[in-house]
Amino acid sequence: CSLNIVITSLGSVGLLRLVGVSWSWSLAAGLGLYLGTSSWKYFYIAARTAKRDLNGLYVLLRVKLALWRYMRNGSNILSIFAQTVKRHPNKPALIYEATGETWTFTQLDEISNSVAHWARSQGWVSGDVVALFLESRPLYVALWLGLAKVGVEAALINFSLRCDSLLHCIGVSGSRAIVFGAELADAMLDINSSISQSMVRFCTGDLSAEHLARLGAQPLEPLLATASRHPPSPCVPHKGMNDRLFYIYTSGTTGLPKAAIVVHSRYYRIAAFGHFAFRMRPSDILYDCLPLYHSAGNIIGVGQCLVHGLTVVVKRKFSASRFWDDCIKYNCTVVQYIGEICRYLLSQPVRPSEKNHKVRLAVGNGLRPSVWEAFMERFGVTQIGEFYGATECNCSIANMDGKVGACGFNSRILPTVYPIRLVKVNEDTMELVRDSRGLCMPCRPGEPGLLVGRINQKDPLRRFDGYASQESTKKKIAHNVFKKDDSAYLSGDVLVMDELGYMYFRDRSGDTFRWRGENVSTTEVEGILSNLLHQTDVAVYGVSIPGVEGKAGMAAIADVTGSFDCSSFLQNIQRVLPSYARPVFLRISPQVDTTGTFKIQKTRLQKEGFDPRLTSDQIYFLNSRAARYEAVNEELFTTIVEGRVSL
Ligand SMILES: *C1O[C@H](CO)[C@@H](O)[C@H](O)[C@H]1NC(C)=O
Ligand SMILES: *[C@@H]1O[C@H](CO)[C@@H](O)[C@H](O)[C@H]1NC(C)=O
Ligand SMILES: *[C@@H]1O[C@H](CO)[C@@H](O)[C@H](O)[C@H]1NC(C)=O
Ligand SMILES: *[C@@H]1O[C@H](CO)[C@@H](O)[C@H](O)[C@H]1NC(C)=O
Ligand SMILES: *[C@@H]1O[C@H](CO)[C@@H](O)[C@H](O)[C@H]1NC(C)=O
Ligand SMILES: *[C@@H]1O[C@H](CO)[C@@H](O)[C@H](O)[C@H]1NC(C)=O
Repeated sequence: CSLNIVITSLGSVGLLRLVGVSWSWSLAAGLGLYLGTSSWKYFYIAARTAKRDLNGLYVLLRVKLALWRYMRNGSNILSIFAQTVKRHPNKPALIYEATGETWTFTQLDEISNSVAHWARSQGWVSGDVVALFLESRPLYVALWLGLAKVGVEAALINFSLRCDSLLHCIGVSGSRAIVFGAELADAMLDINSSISQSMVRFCTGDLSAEHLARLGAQPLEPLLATASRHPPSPCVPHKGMNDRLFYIYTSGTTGLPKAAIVVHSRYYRIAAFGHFAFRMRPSDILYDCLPLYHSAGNIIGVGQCLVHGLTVVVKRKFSASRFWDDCIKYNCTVVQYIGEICRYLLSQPVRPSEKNHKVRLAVGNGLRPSVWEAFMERFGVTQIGEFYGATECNCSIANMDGKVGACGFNSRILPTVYPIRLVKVNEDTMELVRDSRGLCMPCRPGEPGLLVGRINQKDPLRRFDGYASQESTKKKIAHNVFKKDDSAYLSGDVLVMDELGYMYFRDRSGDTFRWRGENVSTTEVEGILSNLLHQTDVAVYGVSIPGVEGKAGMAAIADVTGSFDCSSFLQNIQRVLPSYARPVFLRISPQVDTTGTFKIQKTRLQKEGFDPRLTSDQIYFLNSRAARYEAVNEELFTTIVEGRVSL
């Protein structure tokens, strides 16, 4: 019925245009699927997924419609927050768990006003950047919100960073000033002489005058206390939905963190998707123990307060032993997690409090399928809201119906409504695989592929605002993906979709293999062997032997000097590795791969296995009876393959 409301309110032509493009495409694609596959299968999939897809479509339309209205009348996050304040001025907005301090919506608004006046008095103007380097607390929110009120953009710095990476993040933000927490004074002292003298420093929290002087910093609290609590006079120029709100740093798979731009519409979109996809209620109280320098804590969590008027409990730092007690103390109904948190909670001793809470929903990402159900059962949490999406990515997906293990879905019936796709990729190099026309090749169900999202700068939901650095932006975009001359955002993550369209992180089976009923972790064994061999390059993988269950361990070892000695190697590994983890095969390679792709070539190595005809590298077999490694020639190879040798 709610879908009806949206459909009937689609009357406005602008919105129709907004969703219309995807619609016509989807109908064509849906029909294509219908004609292209056997019809019973189409109807089977449709019947199994129609409810899920309609719900997804409803959430998508609802967010788009709201966003479209806000854009049309020139709203931004600040005016949306002002409306929230007006709705319930005296409701608790933020509660600080460490002190129990509670700020109502009016108080949060007033404190951010004083931040705005203080910022203006510093001479900062629209477009200036100020770095925030402090642990989570309500003032964190008031700071970036207040700065935004006068058009100043905050750079939210990871408070665990130190020295070079900290300097890097402050440097790339181009900040004019930094606000740091007293708890991070030591980290600031480490970099004091390396940051520009012209960078103004403010400290929040208790720090002695002596310390402040050493850091050349001014205490922030007295400045805020004397600033006006009234709204700052309207800032010029006005910020719209497409303007910058703040920067969040994303830790890429390679290199130093990159500053991702968060515009107002992105903040709204992420918060609203979380809200509607997981059916949060205005009366919910959300427990936010994730760091506020990141989008999970600051947008999905705090966004529920600013945009939707929920009370949010801010925890300074996650604590596994206090988690459920906190939830009880503050009557929390929604908690946030990242995968690790669930594991830590499960490893805690059983406490009565863990079932006496009112938590209904846990929202987050990275919950392992192996602990998913154990988590729900043990703690009595009935709904898991697992999602996938990076701060800067336009290819977020969410698991709205609690399918165990999935991080989201895309419709199989109308796949183009939401233009994300899994495309074939060479997992060793992460290069896209292209067909004869130069386009990317979509994956079929069960085939692992790179998640990509089509880029369309006109649609706020599909924008990619990029990173502060142009260079970083370019690397994340590919062209000619769905069709000629289009562009798409590359998520960098490999997922698998099942028959019904549920998406899963690819089973990292390449990282472990089973041998004699035990799980062998390749990275663990690689680490141990590499240590033994003075940090030489080592790649460990499992190879199949016909007729033998599991995979036998094989280690490829770089030996440039030609000094590798099998017998001392065997003596050493008998000391440090359990028998099942000792490599059954060795492959000694005279070259070191200077490009560092030795490990990356595992798939090729795995394919070649222990067949001496496929390589000129020397291969050895661990004869466990004789307790020595023996060179594998064609004869020994045949003996092993025919099962005539004891393993
Ligand atoms: C991802 O971002 C790009 C860049 O703006 C956009 O064109 C594309 O439509 C987005 N995709 C999704 C699924 O949001
Ligand atoms: C803008 O539109 C939103 C959504 O329809 C509405 O709630 C808000 O009051 C409007 N704001 C202004 C300033 O008209
Ligand atoms: C913050 O920094 C720490 C230390 O470098 C790092 O381990 C962590 O992954 C970072 N967090 C995020 C969200 O980038
Ligand atoms: C730290 O930097 C500030 C500003 O450049 C300077 O005034 C102060 O003397 C420095 N402190 C130390 C211990 O070097
Ligand atoms: C939690 O709920 C109970 C009963 O509804 C109420 O008495 C108590 O004051 C609430 N606690 C907080 C911190 O709001
Ligand atoms: C090995 O891994 C599998 C799958 O993850 C798991 O079911 C099994 O219990 C593990 N076995 C051992 C001995 O750890």
